[in-house]
Amino acid sequence: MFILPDLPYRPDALSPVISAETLRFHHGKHHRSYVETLNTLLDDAGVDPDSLEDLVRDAADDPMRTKLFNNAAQAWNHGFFWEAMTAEHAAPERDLTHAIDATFGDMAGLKAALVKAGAEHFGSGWAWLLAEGDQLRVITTHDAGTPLTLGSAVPLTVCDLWEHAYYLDHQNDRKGFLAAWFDRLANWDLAGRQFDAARGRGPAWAYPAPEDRAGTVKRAGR
Ligand code: MN3
Repeated sequence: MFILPDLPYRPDALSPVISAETLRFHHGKHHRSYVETLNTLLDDAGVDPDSLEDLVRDAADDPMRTKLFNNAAQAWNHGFFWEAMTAEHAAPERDLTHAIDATFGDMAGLKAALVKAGAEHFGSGWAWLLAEGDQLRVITTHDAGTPLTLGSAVPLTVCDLWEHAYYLDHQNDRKGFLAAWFDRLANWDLAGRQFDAARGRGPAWAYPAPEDRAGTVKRAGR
């Protein structure tokens, strides 16, 4: 059974970019629904995976398991998205700053690339900054799409492009939401640790390990 992780901050911590009302619905309704549907599907199939990351990779591109993939990947993407935001803004650490400057010119260049990609993305999905080794790139994925399925790519940060992420607070202004998210909420501390992981220095962020019905963690997270 996968859990719905608690938010790492109070529901009003990201206001006004993301209001408490949006966050309560997004976490307490949308994310909870993905986790509950995932657990029901696993229960029905009699499957008991050890990690959400492995489950997402196994179910990807299997047309018989599209519903399982969608709910598993959305559970993972949202768990990472909550961690990828913070109310305590801090600049990226030195190695990551160098990589950003080398690829995008500077932070403003990265912001322009992420905001453009996310604003132009057609329909629902996610805007990501990824690292493959020390190489950075910006991509978007559709619907539940996740970089977990992209080989060695490690996500550094992500912004949710689904309308449920911003419509209450920004109506149709996805570009404005992305710009404010980048300036005020992006967690460069997490991004730095993920960049370390991409270069073989420590573990990448992992979704909380599943629990059995008694609430005992099946095994330590990776
Ligand atoms: Mn969402």
